[in-house]
Amino acid sequence: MTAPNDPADPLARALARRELLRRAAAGTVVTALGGGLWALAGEGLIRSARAETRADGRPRLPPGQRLITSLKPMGGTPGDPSRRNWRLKVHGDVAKPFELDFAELLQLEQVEQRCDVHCVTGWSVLGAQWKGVRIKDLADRAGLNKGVRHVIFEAAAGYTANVRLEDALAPTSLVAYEHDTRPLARPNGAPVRSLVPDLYFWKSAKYLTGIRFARRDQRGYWEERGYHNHADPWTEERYSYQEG
Ligand SMILES: Nc1nc2c(c(=O)[nH]1)N[C@H]1C(S)=C(S)[C@@H](COP(=O)(O)O)O[C@H]1N2
Ligand SMILES: [Mo]
Repeated sequence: MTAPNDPADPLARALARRELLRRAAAGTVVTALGGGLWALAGEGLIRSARAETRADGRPRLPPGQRLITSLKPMGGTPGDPSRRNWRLKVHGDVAKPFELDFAELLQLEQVEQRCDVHCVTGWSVLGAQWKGVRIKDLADRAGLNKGVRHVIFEAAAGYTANVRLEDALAPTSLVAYEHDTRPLARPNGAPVRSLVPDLYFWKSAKYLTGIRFARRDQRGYWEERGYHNHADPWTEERYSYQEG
């Protein structure tokens, strides 16, 4: 179990507290979006998130982002939500490809962390809790062949997202099945999604079915549709036309 970020997370707590006060006082502070209610955070908190510095020296809130208090379901075609039926294929350019079911996933080292996520449409959620297994541990078990540089997340209905190997192997990059102490909700990717918090959130594939390790890169669903191949929120790698 690890908590790379400060588990006390005063900023996320302050945000939640402030939202409660705002809702109670005004009743008009929420905006209806995508069928749910999403509160927009006040300017003061946005300023503190900008002022706060992460352990890696970067600002807590990447440029061009605003805060909301909980994940906004962004759609996509769901797969079978049942944990019992779930299988993950770990394959590609590896020595020992394998398949994992949910019970086997729970046998591996479990990681619980708080981290921030950033959607390219402009919202960020700070300090949410996630539980899962490190992608690094799955890679170690599969045994990457020399020259592997890329990882392709495979999901239900053919959704894919590609990330650089170094981003996938970061200690905060997980195969996640729990969010804010609850089983991952269906709109957020049940039963299991990938989580690469330091890239824009489309790289975190919901309804995960496979992880493929590759020497050669292959653009994923959004990367083929005009979005940036790397997707670093701090340098605002949003669109493919920005690629060097
Ligand atoms: N399988 C799948 N995963 C997906 C998507 C999708 O359409 N299908 N959308 C991506 C995008 S664009 C975002 S912003 C996040 C949204 O996650 P959320 O719906 O849990 O907020 O999931 C990503 N993962
Ligand atoms: Mo997105």
